[in-house]
Amino acid sequence: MYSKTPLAQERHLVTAIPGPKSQEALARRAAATSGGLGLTFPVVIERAQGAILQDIDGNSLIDFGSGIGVNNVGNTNDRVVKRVIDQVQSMTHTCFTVAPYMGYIEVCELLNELMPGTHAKKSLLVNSGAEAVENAVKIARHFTKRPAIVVFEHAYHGRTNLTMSLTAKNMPYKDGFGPFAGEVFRMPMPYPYRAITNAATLAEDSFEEISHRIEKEIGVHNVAAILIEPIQGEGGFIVPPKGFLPALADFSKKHGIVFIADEVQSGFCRTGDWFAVNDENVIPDMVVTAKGIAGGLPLAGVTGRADIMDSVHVAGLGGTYGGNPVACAAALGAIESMKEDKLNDRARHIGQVLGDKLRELQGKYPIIGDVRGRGAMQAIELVKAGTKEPNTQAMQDVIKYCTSKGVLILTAGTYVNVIRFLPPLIISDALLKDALDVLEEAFASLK
Ligand code: PLZ
Repeated sequence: MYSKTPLAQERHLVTAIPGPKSQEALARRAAATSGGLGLTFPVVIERAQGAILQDIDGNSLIDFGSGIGVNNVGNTNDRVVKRVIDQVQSMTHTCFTVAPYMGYIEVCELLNELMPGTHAKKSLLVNSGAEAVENAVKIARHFTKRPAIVVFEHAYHGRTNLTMSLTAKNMPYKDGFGPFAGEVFRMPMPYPYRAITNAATLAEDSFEEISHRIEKEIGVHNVAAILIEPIQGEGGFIVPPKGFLPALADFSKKHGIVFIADEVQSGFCRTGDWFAVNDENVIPDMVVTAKGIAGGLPLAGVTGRADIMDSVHVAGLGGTYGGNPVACAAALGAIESMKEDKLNDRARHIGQVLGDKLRELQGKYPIIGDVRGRGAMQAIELVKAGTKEPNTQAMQDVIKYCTSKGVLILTAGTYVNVIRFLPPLIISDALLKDALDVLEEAFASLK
């Protein structure tokens, strides 16, 4: 155990939420930090271990969000902490393009090995998901010498100018932050729950419309990349129908378009596979990773076909901190934990338990319109009973109830009515059950 003292893997409240210390600290937060920052849970966290977050009042809370899908290997995972301590004592920064070090190389070797496909692959490391998406687009444009980027409704790719332009939702991500980047073309996303066409032909119908639009409105020879989240994250865990992603990948291949999978939220064992694209054996030309890759430290990657990744002139890619040695050490520990602790199996097990419970609740509470997801990436979409009208109020009430009982659960969705479950993959069955019991109480408490 490399953390100070073990933190019991139990939910335990010693004050109301938020406690007095959190309240005081939140007043300082309001006074000192930009008003543009959101706040999901009114608790100030001091320590974290496994699937428990402890706040400054001493409350032990269940982490059902993993810092938005980051702490897949559990908070302060031993293998991560040990490597980080060793690294921070040996060397913290050189800038990889000034004087390289092994951690960066080793992380890239692992990424190249884990990415689908047996072809030659190469990687680039940067600091955040948005920076990785930007670099993927930059490289795809350089490789194809084409300008256009195809993205989808409900997509989320980041908050920088280009990635904001790639992101679909206006509030809160884009409103008033324009002008946006050009040559971004948004296509309809097949959203099974809200589809107006026949469910059986949704994949085909969507693909047909998209390929028609690309051919007639953009011109295939102008398209550098098709960029998609294989399961959409912030958009509300929208899982496209089977056949859709393979059709897009084939279309890209046929027309020399770079097919980029944004696996920032869906990657690294979250769905019970290394990547969500593994499910249908889709082989993207490039995969963007971040979040889960480094067990809580900032790191992101772009991995792609070697010919694409090598098409950029020397020194065309880089950045001061990209692939920082401490973040790389964390990634090596996190990937080791995913392999050794068999976290893909754990994610599938969590998916089974979570999915069964959510479907049981759906049977009891008609405001749960849809249960969807894969592995430990599951969500429910809340509606007004008997309709598909979004029910934001119920979502807020459920989250508020769970927070007051010490279970921290995230929301999502274009229509602000989705509750998403992203527990750390090492969560115990007992803690998982406890959190789901609280969720059930929350639904029972609704008027
Ligand atoms: N691509 C698929 O989910 C980040 C955003 C949190 P960064 N999602 C969480 C917030 O409110 O800003 C994300 C993602 C997908 C890209 C990103 C961007 O990753 O590391 O936040 O830049």
